Amino acid sequence: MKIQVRLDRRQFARRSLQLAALCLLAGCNRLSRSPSVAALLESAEGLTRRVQRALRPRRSMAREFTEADRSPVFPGNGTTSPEDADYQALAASGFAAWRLEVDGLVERPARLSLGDLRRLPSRTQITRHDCVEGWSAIAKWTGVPLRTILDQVGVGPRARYVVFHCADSMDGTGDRYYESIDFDDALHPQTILAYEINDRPLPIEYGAPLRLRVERQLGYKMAKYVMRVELVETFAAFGRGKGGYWEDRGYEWYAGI
Ligand SMILES: Nc1nc2c(c(=O)[nH]1)N[C@H]1C(S)=C(S)[C@@H](COP(=O)(O)O)O[C@H]1N2
Ligand SMILES: [Mo]
Repeated sequence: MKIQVRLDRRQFARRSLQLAALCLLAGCNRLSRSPSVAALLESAEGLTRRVQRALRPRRSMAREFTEADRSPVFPGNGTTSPEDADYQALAASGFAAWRLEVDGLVERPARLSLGDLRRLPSRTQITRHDCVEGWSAIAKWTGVPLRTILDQVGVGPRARYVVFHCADSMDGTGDRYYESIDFDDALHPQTILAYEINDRPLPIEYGAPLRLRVERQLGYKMAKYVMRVELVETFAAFGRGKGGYWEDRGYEWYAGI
């Protein structure tokens, strides 16, 4: 009985946040900018995160599917073709010169090529992607567990979050997409930096050459076009300080499904 009550509260908190996020997209700016609404959203988010963490043990897995469950079409969403000149130059050479920077609060900063990443142990998973805009699709992803890379660089004692810096500037603003997760998700076995979708190298549409999969959260957490992985103590200094491009515009930071 108690669990039921908690689930209802969790669903309520999540739905009200999703409605608020849709409202933001639809341009209901005045409402979402009022301090009381912002405070309400923040307290609801804290509630959602605490309740989800209490309900689900730290290592709970997102559901995995079979090959036959894969969606015939996987939609591309958000940026599907970055216009940035530096990205286009990398893409033109098949990402030969691309390197993943791994730095910040690490013991041994690294620069990894696609070849380096492909030589590391990989994980393949067939999962469902849920976008806050109301669509879901199932695909097979292959990549390096983020944990493997973190083990290689050595996590510094003060690191609390992992920030993903992306190549794509968002429309007009010049702000590049970014995201962040905590170590509960960063060390989770299903959190991978994927270089393949459905057994082929990631096309540009889906985030070539490398994109994050963080399967227990909504689609906007899954940064595409990842250029740099930075370990930080706080994400207050990035963007508008909320931990991600969409979070800076009102989405919740913890987007648990
Ligand atoms: N760099 C970058 N990452 C991004 C986005 C984006 O616009 N830029 N959009 C996000 C959103 S809202 C979703 S639903 C997924 C879409 O991934 P897909 O194009 O593979 O469907 O990417 C996420 N990651
Ligand atoms: Mo999304």
